[in-house]
Amino acid sequence: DIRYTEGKQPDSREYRMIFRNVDREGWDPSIDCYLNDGGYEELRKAFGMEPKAITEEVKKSGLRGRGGAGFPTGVKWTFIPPNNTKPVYLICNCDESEPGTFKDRYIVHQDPHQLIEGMVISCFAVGAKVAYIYIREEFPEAAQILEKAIEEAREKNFVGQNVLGSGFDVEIYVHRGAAAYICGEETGLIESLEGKRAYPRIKPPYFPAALGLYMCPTIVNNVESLCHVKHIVKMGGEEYAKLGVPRNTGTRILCVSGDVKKPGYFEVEVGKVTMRELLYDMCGGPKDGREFKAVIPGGSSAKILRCDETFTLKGQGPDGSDKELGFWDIPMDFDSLAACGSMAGSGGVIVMDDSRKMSWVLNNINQFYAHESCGQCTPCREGSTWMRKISDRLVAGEASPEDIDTLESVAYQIDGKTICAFGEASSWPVEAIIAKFREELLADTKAENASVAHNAEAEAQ
Ligand code: L3W
Ligand code: SF4
Repeated sequence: DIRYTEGKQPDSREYRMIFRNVDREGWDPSIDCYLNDGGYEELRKAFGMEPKAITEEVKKSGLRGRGGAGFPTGVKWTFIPPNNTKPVYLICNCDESEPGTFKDRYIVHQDPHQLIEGMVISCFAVGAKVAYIYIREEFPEAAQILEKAIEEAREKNFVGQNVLGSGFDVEIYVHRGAAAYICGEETGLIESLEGKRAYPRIKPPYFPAALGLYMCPTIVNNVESLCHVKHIVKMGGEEYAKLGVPRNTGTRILCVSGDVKKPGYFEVEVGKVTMRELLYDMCGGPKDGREFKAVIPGGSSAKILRCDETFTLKGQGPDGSDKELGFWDIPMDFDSLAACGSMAGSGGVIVMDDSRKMSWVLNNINQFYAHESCGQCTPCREGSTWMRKISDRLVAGEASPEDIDTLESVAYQIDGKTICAFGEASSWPVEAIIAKFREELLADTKAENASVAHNAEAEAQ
């Protein structure tokens, strides 16, 4: 489809802001195209503001990080120590690797200047004179597009010395990643940028905002988050916060993959679209002859939800009573998905229909995490491999029913006992799939297969 209207789309539930130029007819990623469309006007506006006032607007906007954790962006910026005398760095995390997530690459490919403008404004706000775009190694074309765009921006003095006569200097460097998922974990990313192996650091004490790159204050934000900054400067924080729902403001890009008729990316107001509206109205429903079975709502690290589940939300009903919420009525926002035991994560919505066997889904996820563990801490390094080995047996029909209990026990022994969130990312999917599909997994075990074969044989006799 060619979509080009900014804001609410006339024929759909989409609200295009960050993706307003993605797939736009006649649009190209050059600076001329961007400037013809009013590009870099918000940078001029930002230079007329105090840096602290920009941070205040970002705080007022309620913007929450779009990379996975949903941490308030403006609040993160205020964690730079007030009496800091060291250089401050800004890092754009473009290591988009979360399975099911494919949004940042489209921004970079089709609208790189939106990101550069958002970054320069953010650098000005936090006082960073050097910024890095850490880009996934597997995005070679995107890295070239960014390098060209930065050169174009430098020629027009949007980057470099004394930007637009403001007295502010800023350099942006593109750094190709080291081709590992863990390079997207912010402290692993920083280690990698420093030229080392991407071993995540222990947080606390090393929160990057205080001690990041070269042990200097460093703000790490996702591509989409940094693009939002431009729009917050344009609209003002209060106006921006009217988009979406309270505590879950603005728009966000949902990437839908798997068993739907029309997979793709959809920018929506946060919390204004339910699971039903997303999967039926926007994605065309299940494939012919199939029924929806389960959804992972926020990248592979998020806990799976069954499509026939109902959730009890504590104290969210009238007068503080509990509220019952069916799967299809879940609004796609941070708080609602967290209240249902999962998370909005990086916006990757992975859909499974009744043709998918959960042992296969489990094994697919386990293969990924066992391969990507950085190996620094034992529960994750050993546990992710054990989990993969058990689910390898399960898909081969070689697992015993006790293996399911062992698998669950291994997952719980990783969860909460590791250096970085990868431990939870690898164990939560396992915990959730076992909790919600235990019977189906048991049916794939050796004992169950043997008894099915035995019964069939007995019947035949
Ligand atoms: C200073 C404090 N800073 C928190 C900062 C922290 C970080 C942010 C969130 O991400 C998610 C996971 C997956 N002083 C602070 C502080 N901060 N307290 O706030 O921190 P945290 O620890 O909640 O999360 P995290 O470890 O940064 C974990 C997701 O990231 N993930 C995968 C992401 C994939 C993509 C992609 O492909 N595009 O983003 C992997 O784990 O969802 O929930 O900046 O420094 N007291
Ligand atoms: Fe590495 Fe896993 Fe430990 Fe994270 S939890 S530091 S990925 S071994």
